[in-house]
Parts: sequence; C-alpha cells; structure tokens
Amino acid sequence: MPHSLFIADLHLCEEEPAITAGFLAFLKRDARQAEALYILGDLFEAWIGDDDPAPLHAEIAAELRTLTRSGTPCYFIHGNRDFLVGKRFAQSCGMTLLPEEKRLELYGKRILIMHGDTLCTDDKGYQRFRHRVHQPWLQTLFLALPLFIRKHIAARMRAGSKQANSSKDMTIMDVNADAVKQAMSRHHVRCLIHGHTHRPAVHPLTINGESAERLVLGAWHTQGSMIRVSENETVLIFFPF
Ligand code: LP5
Ligand code: MN
Repeated sequence: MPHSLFIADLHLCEEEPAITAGFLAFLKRDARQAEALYILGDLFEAWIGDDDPAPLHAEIAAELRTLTRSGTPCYFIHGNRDFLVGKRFAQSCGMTLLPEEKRLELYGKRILIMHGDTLCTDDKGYQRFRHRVHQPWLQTLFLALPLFIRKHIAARMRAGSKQANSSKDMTIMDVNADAVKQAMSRHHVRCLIHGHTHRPAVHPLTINGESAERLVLGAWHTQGSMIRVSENETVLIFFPF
C-alpha cells in the first residue's frame, strides 16, 4: 500500500550510537518502502553549521543520499536544535528544506506538518529565545565564528535550557490548545502532525465543529517512533532499534 513516513526528535549525536544505528536501519528498511520521508526537526542534538566536519554528519548525509537516490524523496523541517541546518547539508543529503509550517495533500487528505515548538506559546521564555536566535543577522554572525566558539556557545545554550526546563511547569512546555486550533484553521486542515514535546499521542479534536486529530511523534530515546500515512490510515508506530 503506498504510504509516507514522518519522524522527528531523533537527537542524533556521537554519544548515542544506538540511536544512530536505529536510524540507519530505519532508512534501509522502512524508509525505502515509503513514497516519501518527512523529518520534522531535531534530527540532530545540536547543529552549529553545515561546515562542522563531524563524521556523524557525513555518515547521515551519505545514508540519506542513498535513500533519496533510490527514489524516496526526503523533506526536512527545522527543529529548535537544528534550525541552522542549511542548503549545503540538505543538498548533500538530497533532501528538500520545507518552511516551518507546511500543508500537504496526501492520499486525498490535507495534513499540516511542523516541528511543534511554535505551538508552545505558554512557554514565554522559550518563545523569546526562539525569536532572538531566528534573527538572520544573528545567525549570520554566529555562523561566521570559529567552530570552537560556536561549540562553546551551543553548550552554554544547552546547559541554560536544561536549567530553565527543570524549573518550568510541565504544562507550560506542552502545546497551547488555542495555538493548535489557530494553526489548523489557518491552513484549513483536520489533521496536524508534529513532534518537539516528546509526548507521543493521537489527540482527537473538534475544529470549527468538525472532528480533527493531532498526532504527536515520539522522541527516539530507547525506541523509534514514526507516523505512517496511507489512504486507509494515519497511525503512530513505535519500534525497537
Ligand atoms: O532543547 P530542550 O529540549 O532542552 O528545550 C527546548 C527549549 N530550549 C531550546 C534551546 C536549545 O536546547 C539550544 C540548542 C542550541 C543548538 C544550536 C545552537 C545555535 C545557536 C545559534 C545562535 C544564533 O530550544 C526550551 C523549551 C523546551 O524545548 C520545551 O519546549 O522550554 O526553551 C528554553 O529552555 C529557553 C529558556 O527559557 C531560555 C534559554 C536559555 C538559553 C541560555 C542562553 C545562554 C547563552 C550563552 C551564550 C554565550
Ligand atoms: Mn524540539
């Protein structure tokens, strides 16, 4: 049955080889059989520029290139950890960068996809932080810094984020119900797929009096998580690495 796959929040890094191995197996097994693969952000734990020579990045690019050359197109939406993934890296993977909100028409269904961080509007501290680091001039300045300084800044930000999160209420870090409804109404969809919150679930909703659903992808900590969309189903799946 023709289908497309969606994943997010793998947080790939050198320190977690089991997750990388799980992703590479997923690319060879599941993704090959899909009509398209959509990566909805936070593929990497942290991205500080396409010029970072980390061997992990080259390995992932080579495997994604193999997938895209074999005939499965791959699309990428930035996450809050890898919003600096650029055209150069995307090109080396053969994948297409999408805007932060994208409406798809798949198998007769309209589906909105995004990373999910923009829906967390109650997290004012994060939204302020996001607004700052998304300023093009600041990104250009950051990318012009030597790699070791960028690594240092990224580590400081990660530490700052961990500290801030430890004192934040759990509900603040989830999506805001009105933000969800507004985004879905804006794009005229009854299905939304996103990641970011690491709270995998299928939430039934009512949007403008019509039944709708929000599917949340899981993070790849100890198992993989994907959503498969075909003509017959839209389903959240977990699988071992
Ligand atoms: O990522 P996670 O799961 O910990 O929490 C997120 C939000 N945090 C972030 C920050 C990222 O983790 C940092 C990633 C950096 C990698 C790329 C570097 C590129 C730099 C480019 C500069 C132009 O996204 C967190 C949310 C949580 O999700 C749930 O939604 O709450 O938000 C925060 O924690 C934001 C805080 O409220 C404030 C941020 C403190 C940052 C401290 C900055 C220190 C800067 C030092 C510079 C020298
Ligand atoms: Mn995220």
